[in-house]
Amino acid sequence: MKIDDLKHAKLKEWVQWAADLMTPNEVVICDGSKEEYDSSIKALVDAGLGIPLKKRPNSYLFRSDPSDVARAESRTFIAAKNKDEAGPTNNWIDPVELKKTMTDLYRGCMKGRIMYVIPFSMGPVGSDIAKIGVEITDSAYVVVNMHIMTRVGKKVLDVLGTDGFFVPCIHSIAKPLQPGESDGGKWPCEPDVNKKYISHFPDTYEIWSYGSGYGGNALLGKKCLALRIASVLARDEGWLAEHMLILKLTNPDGKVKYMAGALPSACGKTNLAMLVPTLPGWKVEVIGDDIAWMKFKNGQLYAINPEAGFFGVAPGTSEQSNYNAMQSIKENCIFSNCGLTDDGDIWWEQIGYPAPGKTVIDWKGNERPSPQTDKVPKEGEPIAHVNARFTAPAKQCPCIASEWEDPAGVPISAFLFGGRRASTIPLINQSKSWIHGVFMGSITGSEITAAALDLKAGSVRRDPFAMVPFCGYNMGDYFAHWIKLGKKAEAEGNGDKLPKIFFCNWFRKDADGHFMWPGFGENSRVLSWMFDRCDGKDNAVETAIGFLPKPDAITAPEGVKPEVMAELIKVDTAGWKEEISSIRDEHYAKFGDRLPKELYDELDKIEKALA
Ligand code: GTP
Ligand code: SPV
Ligand code: MN
Repeated sequence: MKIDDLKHAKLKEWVQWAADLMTPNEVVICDGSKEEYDSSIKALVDAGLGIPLKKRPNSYLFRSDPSDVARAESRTFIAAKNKDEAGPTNNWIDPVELKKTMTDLYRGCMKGRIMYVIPFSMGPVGSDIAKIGVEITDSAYVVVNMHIMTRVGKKVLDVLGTDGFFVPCIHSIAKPLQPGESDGGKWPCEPDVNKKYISHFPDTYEIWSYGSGYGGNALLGKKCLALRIASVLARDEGWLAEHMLILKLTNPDGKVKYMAGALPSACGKTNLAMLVPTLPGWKVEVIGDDIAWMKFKNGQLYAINPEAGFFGVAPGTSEQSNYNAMQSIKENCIFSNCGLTDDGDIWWEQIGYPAPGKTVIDWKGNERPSPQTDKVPKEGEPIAHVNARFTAPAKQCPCIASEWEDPAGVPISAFLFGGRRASTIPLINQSKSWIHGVFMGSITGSEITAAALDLKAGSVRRDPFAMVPFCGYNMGDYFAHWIKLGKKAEAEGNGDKLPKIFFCNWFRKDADGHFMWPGFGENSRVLSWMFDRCDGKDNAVETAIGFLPKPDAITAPEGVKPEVMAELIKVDTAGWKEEISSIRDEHYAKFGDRLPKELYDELDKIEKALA
């Protein structure tokens, strides 16, 4: 299919403009077919970028440039009409200035390459919650990843018709080729981080990305469209676009509830969404592992997963920690920045077994002696990059729920927020009201992980709703949007249909720095407590900070001593007092008068109750 075959006049004009600006050798309109996937893979293998894996049918390993291994938050921009609209948590550049800078960068940037035009749907094609995007890119790696992560091709153009709404997304790896030149096995990108741009124009719903080929910087349907631009659409249209997993929980009586959970990047969404319960009789199935789009219908909130695949953190994934993810990645997958064993398989730290053979090739392409254990090395570089990822079709997951593609979505009974906190924050806590739940989401703090490349891993930062890197507008207004939706439901008499709100912390540490809670499958104990709370079961005590489990409401997993269990579910009054003053002085203060007054009221209430 060529540009002239496009029936949507605005799309055709935009594609032609991009081709004239970026001057590729050729323009290809993607049809989403298997042939297209296979030929793109072949081009990547021929260029020395994709390595076929002997042990996994139709699967390939890629190694990116060391400058290009995660999202670049310092180079991510929300170019709203003024700085205040972007808010204190976003980087801002004037949109006119940014477009000028980037237009100059885009000029001729695809020379010697193919310009792919990828029509994609976020959400089941044709669902009334779904949205269409079109990504222009010069990266075949992006094409194959988008094939797995979204729904691509002709069927999308059919829904778009001659005048449908789409989000235009431009992406270039910023590495034109001279005549006769090939990538020759070197990951193409702009290696200077300060020359990368991941830009969003919320007032015109546009995305322009330049210089990075990795993950959320390049697969523009994911964080750029489905969160940053979608959060703006959601604000304007009265729905929610969230960094949330969606899971289906079935109790031993066969009763079902759906829950959505926001945990910051690399804090356990994929693991929670696919967990194998240790509690007998309970079942968890996955609807989505990273993003939820939610709309109210007749007072009930329904969620869809806008994605079609998992772009999951590889290190730490094992048959033990995430059996269902391991089953999902047996074939038809793309691996990025994992180790390569000498028998042609991928390997990473905590995969559950030591690397076979004498040597293994690390994510930088260096041959290394095979580690004798799968532990994270105390010194020296790991074999797999800490933000190494797998791209897997969601339908390959053994615990995918049969309704995961239902265009109507699934009804949400509970929201779960959480973060990585070594102290203070209890294992689980239920809010006393919707507004108290919004307060909980707004104060989320978490130790920084390796999912962003320019932040210091380990230190605690506030990441309200796990959305700080992904909210396309002023987060003070985002809090207000959440409050407004709850108030509207209550005013319409649907308050009891609102999801109950919870806050979890799987990451408490003892004085020796060991996790106090075993996590993973044992988190089912917490999910079952939440399930029963949603049914109004009397298994909680009211405290200053919320409803905590009664002492025996959650039975301790093997190896967790009663005193540790008690510690996990008690109110750490001194810790919370510090927490409250840090929220007031350092966190909320940043938002000035955009911070809804209701949240200060919640803060005051808790402070009083703790005194
Ligand atoms: P993104 O894809 O970046 O949004 O991340 P995510 O929230 O889906 O995180 P993921 O589930 O991939 O988990 C990231 C890391 O947290 C992995 O290294 C896991 O092994 C670890 N992890 C997940 N769940 C738990 C848990 O319950 N306890 C502990 N201690 N670690 C966990
Ligand atoms: C995250 O960082 O939250 C991810 C990975 O899910 S990326 O798609 O790169 O944003
Ligand atoms: Mn994520």
